[in-house]
Formats: sequence, C-alpha cells, structure tokens
Amino acid sequence: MDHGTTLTQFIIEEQRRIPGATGDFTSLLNDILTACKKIACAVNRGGLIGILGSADTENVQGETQKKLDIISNDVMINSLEWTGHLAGMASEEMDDPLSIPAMYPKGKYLILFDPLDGSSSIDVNVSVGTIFSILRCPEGVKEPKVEDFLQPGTQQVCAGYAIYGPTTMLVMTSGHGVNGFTLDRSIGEFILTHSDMKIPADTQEFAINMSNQRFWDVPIKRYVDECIEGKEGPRKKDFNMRWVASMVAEVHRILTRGGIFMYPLDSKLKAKGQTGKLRLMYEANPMSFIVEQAGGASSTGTARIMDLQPNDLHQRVPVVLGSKVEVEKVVAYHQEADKKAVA
Ligand code: P6P
Repeated sequence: MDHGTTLTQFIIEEQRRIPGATGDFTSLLNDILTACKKIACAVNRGGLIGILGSADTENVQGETQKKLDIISNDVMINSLEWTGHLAGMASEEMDDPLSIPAMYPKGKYLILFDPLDGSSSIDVNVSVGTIFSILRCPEGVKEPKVEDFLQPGTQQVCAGYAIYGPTTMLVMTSGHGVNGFTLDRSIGEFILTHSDMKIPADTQEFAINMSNQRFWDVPIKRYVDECIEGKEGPRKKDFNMRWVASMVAEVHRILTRGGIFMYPLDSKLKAKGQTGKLRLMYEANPMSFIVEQAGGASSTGTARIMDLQPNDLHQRVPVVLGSKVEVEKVVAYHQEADKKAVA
C-alpha cells in the first residue's frame, strides 16, 4: 500500500538537488521531526497524564510556564543535542543559548525555537505548535555566543512549524517553496499532503486581538475600521475576523486560505517598554520566511521583518503578515501616517 511521499523522502530528494549537500541538514531535519512527534504525543495525551496546567514557574519573558512548555522544551533539547549537527540552541523558554554538551560532537547549524507556541490556550484544547528556525553557525565558531545567533531572517537556512490540531502537521521551507506534511499515526510518518502552498494575494479575512483596539496606532485603526465598514466602506467588500491566540494556528489558516494577521506595537505595549508582543528570532522570522516563500509578505508595518538586524535573542517586534496586497495596504497606511506626522 503506497502511503505517499514521506517527509524524509522529500528532504532527501531535495538534498540531491543541492550541490555539495552532505546530508547533515537532512539528518538534522529528521531529528526535528522526531522531536515534534514526541511533543505531539505529549500534547495529545495532556489531561490523561496530568500534564496540563501551570508549572508555577516563569520564563525569560516573565510569562507563567505551562507544564507542557517545559516538557516540549526538554523534548527539543534531548532530541537534538546529541545529533552532532548543532553548534548551539536557543529557546523562548531559556534565558541564554544552550551549549552542546562536551560529550557530543558539534555541527554547523544553530536552531532557535518556540517549543510550544500558543500554550496559554493548551488547557482549552486549542491548536498549538512548535516553531523552529535554522541558521548556519558562523565559520570557525565552536562555542556560539548570543551574538552568533543574532542574524537577520534572510540568513535562515530553514524554517518550519508543527501544528498540533485535529491533525498533526509539519509545514516547512528551506527556500524552495513551502510544503505541508500530515502525520500518519498508523506508520508514524509525516506524509506530503500540501505541496507548494501559496497564500492568495487578496483576502477577506483579518486576524487581530480586537480587545486592544483602543491602544492601536492610526494606521492599524484605519485598516481594521475599513475592514469592518465592509461593502459600504472604501474596501467595497465585507471581511471576516478570526483570532485564535495561537500564532501557529493563525499562520496555518493564512497559508491554507489567505488572510492577514496583525500583532502591532500599541500604546499598551509601549507603556510597558515593549517593542512588540511577538518574538523576532523564533516566531516572527521563521513565520516570515514561510509566508514569503508562499508568496505572502511580512512586515513590522514599516520594515520587512526578515531584513531586521536583531539586537537581542528575545527581542519583540510588531508583526503584520499574510496576503501580500493586504500587508502592502497596511504598510502604505503607515507611510501615509508618517508623512502627515512630518508635514
Ligand atoms: P494574546 C501566544 O502566546 C502568542 O505568542 C502567539 O502565538 C499569539 O498570536 C499571541 O501570543 C496571542 O496574544 O494577546 O491574544 O494573548
């Protein structure tokens, strides 16, 4: 019985098209898949084995960690540190990068990850996910420091996410388009089910946390108001709204049927001295790589996210990503507002 193309087969066939590929990257990706399968298993068993709820600890973000945040982080570390393909790891759940223990060989890649994004919703059974970004370790660096991780998103070798929902999927890009794979639990393999995913340039669906409306800057207010005005307004079409409070779920919906996702910098975040809500290195950059490779766009509102030069491992940025025409409209509204402010 033909189960279809496995992710492993897909990666190896992609590797064959890359001159000089050694197979290290393929092997690393396979280890990441294994980690995601283990996390999927833990997430799916949740309440059955008493691992829902808070761990009563805080992460570097000052956020209360869920038990599954810690479990997922440990799974990523234990599945990857021994492989010999990594020079270092960084995680939303760890203040500093993790060095590869001396007993293991070091490799040429760096991985950054959010082990369980959207975990604030895990107790109410909403789709959550693991987001990862792979960079090359700078030549000759054996013990990578924070600055070795602080590379612009354009330097990513690969980006992907696993989404633990009604089905477990893995969606990834290594710069040659975006492909989605669904976990076939009967054989324990991710099977190619969504080839060459593309985001429609136009959309009628926006995603934003409307409870922050009173804190938004003018360009975001203008864009959302026009969506809400619908046919009677300047957009001359009605819009729908979604908000899952799980970035992986939002991005997956946009990859599947289009849309725009916005988490802008607003006066509430500014008052807390924040530069945004979402983290650049292991949320915005990997998701931006995927979205751009699927024909979409990803901006802070004033700059392409993947062009940003990071200055901190846990740096936060405003995010406007999805259908290209809509992202460009939001960017245009920022430019108009800036011109008015200068005039
Ligand atoms: P809010 C989840 O905690 C997250 O980092 C993203 O996955 C999600 O889009 C956002 O925060 C949700 O934020 O304000 O709705 O809690």
